[in-house]
Amino acid sequence: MKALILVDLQNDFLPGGALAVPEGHQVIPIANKLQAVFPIVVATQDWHPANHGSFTASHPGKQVFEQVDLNGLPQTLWPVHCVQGTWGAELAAALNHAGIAKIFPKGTDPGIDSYSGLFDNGHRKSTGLGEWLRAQGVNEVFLCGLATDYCVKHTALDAAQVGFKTRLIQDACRGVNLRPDDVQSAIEEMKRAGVVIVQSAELE
Ligand code: VGL
Ligand code: ZN
Repeated sequence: MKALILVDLQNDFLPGGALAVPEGHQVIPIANKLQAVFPIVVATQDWHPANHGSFTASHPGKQVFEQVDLNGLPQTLWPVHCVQGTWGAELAAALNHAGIAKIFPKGTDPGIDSYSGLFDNGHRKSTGLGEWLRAQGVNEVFLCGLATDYCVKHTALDAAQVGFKTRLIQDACRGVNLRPDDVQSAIEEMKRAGVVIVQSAELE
């Protein structure tokens, strides 16, 4: 069975948000259309405590987008975003919420980030998403959302690694591109890991 994973379609990643992904809002109508095609739809939600270690504000003297060591893992520093209970952390209002079977929060531990919807960046703890999908009989996942070069990529790599047939719906994703080639490199990396790239028009 197939499932659609909506990755981090939250206000802070959309234009006007704290960590806006360029053109991020353009994927919302595509995500809404795609939901009709899948028997199961789930969403991930970046859900940080206010003192999260990925926030520049948690590292006095450091600059946004600088790399630091966070408890033994490389960490890019981000503006404060997706703080639990704030508007920025909410799923976009324009996203169809009614069809979402379950929402999986991630990034809740202040000491470690979680780009992937399945595991934290150290692969220390599971969010339960992979196990939940398996329990529903899902063996194939399709990803859309934000951001291609961070949370979408890591969710896809982990899904493929734990054995799901994994598809990236390319036009239903947008990336940050801190470096201009980051989205392209992310797509190449996903392909090398066995992720198949598809377009939304092939699925409708
Ligand atoms: C994300 C950076 C920090 C994402 C989340 O959803 O891609 N990126 N937190
Ligand atoms: Zn985050």
